Amino acid sequence: MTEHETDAVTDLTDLYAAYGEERLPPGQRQTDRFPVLSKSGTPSIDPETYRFEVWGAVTEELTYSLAAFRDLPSVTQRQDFHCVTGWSKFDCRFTGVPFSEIIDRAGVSDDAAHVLFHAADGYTTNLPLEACDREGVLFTYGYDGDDLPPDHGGPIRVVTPHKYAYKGAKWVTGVEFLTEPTLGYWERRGYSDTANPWNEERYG
Ligand SMILES: Nc1nc2c(c(=O)[nH]1)N[C@H]1C(S)=C(S)[C@@H](COP(=O)(O)O)O[C@H]1N2
Ligand SMILES: [Mo]
Repeated sequence: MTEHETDAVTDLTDLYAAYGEERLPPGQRQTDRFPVLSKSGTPSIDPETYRFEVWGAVTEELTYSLAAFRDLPSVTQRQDFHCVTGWSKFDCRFTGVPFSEIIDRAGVSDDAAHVLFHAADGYTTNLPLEACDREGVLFTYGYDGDDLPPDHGGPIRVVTPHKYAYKGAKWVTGVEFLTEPTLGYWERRGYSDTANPWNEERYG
């Protein structure tokens, strides 16, 4: 158990029912492993100097140290994880801060409609604000009762169980709120902007 993990685990593995018949999205195969997929390896992050920043179309720009971020209200959820390359891992137990918590604290502007996540390895990924402001989108720092391992995006990563996993930035360092849409790292290189696994939205 991490010190912040509560006993209550919310089960989100029935989320698929809003999108399709089957829990396993079409064209995916289930794995019990948790493979690592990174564009350029695991960056080294000093937990003492790490900062999580929120900026753009907000009332209040925010900066958190890792310790301060881990003191925010958190939840633990059981979620499935779908990689666009074809594997899915069921029943991941993630602990973290809900996206909605950050929206509340930053006071997102009325005209903010898009989000760009920034990461320590130069990765970015974009989503509409409405696709982020929902249960299941977490800034995750705990996995299966332990700290999220560095290879999987520790100290903090985003998880997006309703989207292919490239929408979840590992080593997230910031969230930028935008009034106009933009494309992230893989979205600019041909992966789908919308990334719904049950519609097999793999390529743009
Ligand atoms: N910062 C960052 N986040 C990232 C990536 C990356 O290269 N850099 N890869 C994405 C891709 S393509 C996938 S499938 C998942 C993989 O997460 P995992 O390595 O924990 O399985 O992270 C996503 N988030
Ligand atoms: Mo991926």
